[in-house]
Amino acid sequence: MKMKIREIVLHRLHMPLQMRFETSFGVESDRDVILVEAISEDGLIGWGESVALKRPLYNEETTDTVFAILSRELIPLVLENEFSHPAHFTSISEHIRGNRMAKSAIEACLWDIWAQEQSLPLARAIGGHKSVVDVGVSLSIQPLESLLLEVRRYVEEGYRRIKLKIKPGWDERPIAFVREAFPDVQLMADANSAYKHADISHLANLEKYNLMMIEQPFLEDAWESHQELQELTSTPICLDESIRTLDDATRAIRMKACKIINVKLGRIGGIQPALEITNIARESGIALWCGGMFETGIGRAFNIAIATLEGFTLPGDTAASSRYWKPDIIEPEVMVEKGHIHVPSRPGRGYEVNLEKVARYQQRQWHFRH
Ligand code: OSB
Ligand code: MG
Repeated sequence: MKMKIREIVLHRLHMPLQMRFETSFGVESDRDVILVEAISEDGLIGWGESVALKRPLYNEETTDTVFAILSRELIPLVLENEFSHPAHFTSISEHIRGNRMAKSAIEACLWDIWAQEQSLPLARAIGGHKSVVDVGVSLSIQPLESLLLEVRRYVEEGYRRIKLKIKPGWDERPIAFVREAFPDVQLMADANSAYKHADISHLANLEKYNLMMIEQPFLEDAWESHQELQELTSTPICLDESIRTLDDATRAIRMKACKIINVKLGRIGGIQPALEITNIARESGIALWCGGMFETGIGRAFNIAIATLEGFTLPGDTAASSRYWKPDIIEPEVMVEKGHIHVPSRPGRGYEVNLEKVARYQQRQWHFRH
């Protein structure tokens, strides 16, 4: 059976975050989200979300570039074609270079519809078998006193690991402080590309705090710096921004530039590329986990599905809906109990999109038909 999409609606939402979130690249307090809604000839509805930030501070894409590439390139491509499998989209969109967050947002709709057609939960449709996934939480750069309160709160709620955001001049102090108060907590640090080659020995010295990993210390193409640091320290290096393609993952593994990969569907262009990266990571003994980009419930549904794959052995960044949104736009909202999320068993993405809640945040929508 072939999937044919008869209409696509883009929704642009402004959503205030429940927290002020500071990273090495700046402060986020809201999101400018693009949701993609695709309606098939059979009347099935698939949803996807663009995880691009408003400004190109994490990677080069932005909400505006995603909108432009979706409306000018990817939506016409999807409306003109028929799909026997969502992977077909990956191959026919290969000539559109980069713009992976845009691709991922529309590819998600095809997976959602495809899973519904087969009456399979998305997690099963992509080959995942877990019924629960483990999650941790990513904490903002903030004063030590409030950081400690937040760590305590999430540890007590059962989150499986704590991620601290660090930057040059704000690394050893928060790490030492949290480690002293919580000697046994699973702790890691994420630098979002903020360090330079000259910082290698400083970063290697963080080894004494027994971190699960240091995530993306250097710029995305600083392969040699990551390799040198990984050679020098027993703390695993995890790559986030650096891994944009299967070739990037292959290179990182071959160079021994990391021991762990953070998989984000938007950053790598969707589920199909994620499945390919998962395969080579598993063959090479590289551990995986699913990162986050302050997704709405729609993006979170896909994160949960991908985290059910074998190979995703470490807790992800998919915290509960309520940490980010009041309200979230899905039903039920994502709940975390004892650091677990129960994987939905309904066909497709497994969470209903609440259109009334979408409307509360929506600024504009655009319709595209064949
Ligand atoms: O590097 O993992 C990151 C948020 C936005 C951009 C990049 C990152 C993050 C987070 C927060 O760490 C993850 C989340 O809670 O969704
Ligand atoms: Mg990161």
